[in-house]
Amino acid sequence: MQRPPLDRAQRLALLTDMLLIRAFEDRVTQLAHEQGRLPGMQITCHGQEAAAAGVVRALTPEDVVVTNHRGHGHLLARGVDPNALMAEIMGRRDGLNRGKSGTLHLADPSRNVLMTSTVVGAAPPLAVGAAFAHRYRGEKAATCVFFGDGAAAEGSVHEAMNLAGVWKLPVLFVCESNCWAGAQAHREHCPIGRIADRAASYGMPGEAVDGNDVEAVHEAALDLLEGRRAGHGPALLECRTYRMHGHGEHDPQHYVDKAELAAWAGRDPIVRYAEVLRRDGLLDAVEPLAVHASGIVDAAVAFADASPYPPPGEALEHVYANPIAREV
Ligand SMILES: Cc1ncc(C[n+]2csc(CCOP(=O)(O)OP(=O)(O)O)c2C)c(N)n1
Ligand SMILES: [Mg+2]
Repeated sequence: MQRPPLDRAQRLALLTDMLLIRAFEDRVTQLAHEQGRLPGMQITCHGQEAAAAGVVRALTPEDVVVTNHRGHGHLLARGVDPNALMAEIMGRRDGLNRGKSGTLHLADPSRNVLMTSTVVGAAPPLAVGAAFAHRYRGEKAATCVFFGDGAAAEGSVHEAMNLAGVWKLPVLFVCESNCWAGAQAHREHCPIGRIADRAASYGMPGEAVDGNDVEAVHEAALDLLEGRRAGHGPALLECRTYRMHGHGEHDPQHYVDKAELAAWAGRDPIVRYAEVLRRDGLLDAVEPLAVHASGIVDAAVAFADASPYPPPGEALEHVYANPIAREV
């Protein structure tokens, strides 16, 4: 599709988004290893920032986002307030979801980010429902759903793609193929190399991109989203990338081949893109931008630390749309 090349502001925004995601999650990693700082499991998208920034920056505010357990990057790229996100991850009252969702069930209705389910493969059916709602209401928006290469094997994902294909719903299925599903390598859980090849069987276009090349991801997402909004049904975008940390911060990933990890570290999406922008004369040094990102994260941690835990009396508030009356 012909469109003008990305301008300076758009290109710097892609880099800035990735830097914020990295700085935010570096801090999550650090806090996860400090006793008593973060409740529950912490799952980060280290190494996968280009997929988050490249796809989410291609969305309009009207589009819907459905994410999964590896979702901080998607939310930050969507413009979710880092203070509220950090406070939520810390389980605090001023968190995005009043401290009730924690890291794994994030939602931001004000930015069309639906409730997150961490049941692997649960997000695509939710996205099909959201896209059906767009169609029903005559809206021109698309729904973008992120899921992993492991999730691609779930029956619910096949059913969602099939139904979206049959009903020609405006869904962009984004598979973040990060070579792992927990401690299982891609070849152990998937009989084919490219998940995008499955798209044809649902009657939709499929494209695989270098998921560590933020501009390649962004351009592909822009093209595919245009087709969805134009009524051409769903599409599948596979971002081929690598999970640089363990499944969660508790996982030292002893099972990962060190040479493979080092090879992917050499394709770091942030280092690569900073180099491209430097070469094109758009950036002198990445450090000031990285320092700015860490400042945002410092402020987010301070905000979260200053927020109390939610009082038990609020436990049932804001949980149901039509709360059931409680006996007192
Ligand atoms: C139905 C279900 N099965 C298993 C799990 C446990 N689990 C959580 S994440 C995960 C791996 C998912 O891999 P993938 O879809 O590739 O996403 P990634 O973690 O690599 O981003 C598993 C097995 C779960 N949450 N839900
Ligand atoms: Mg995976």
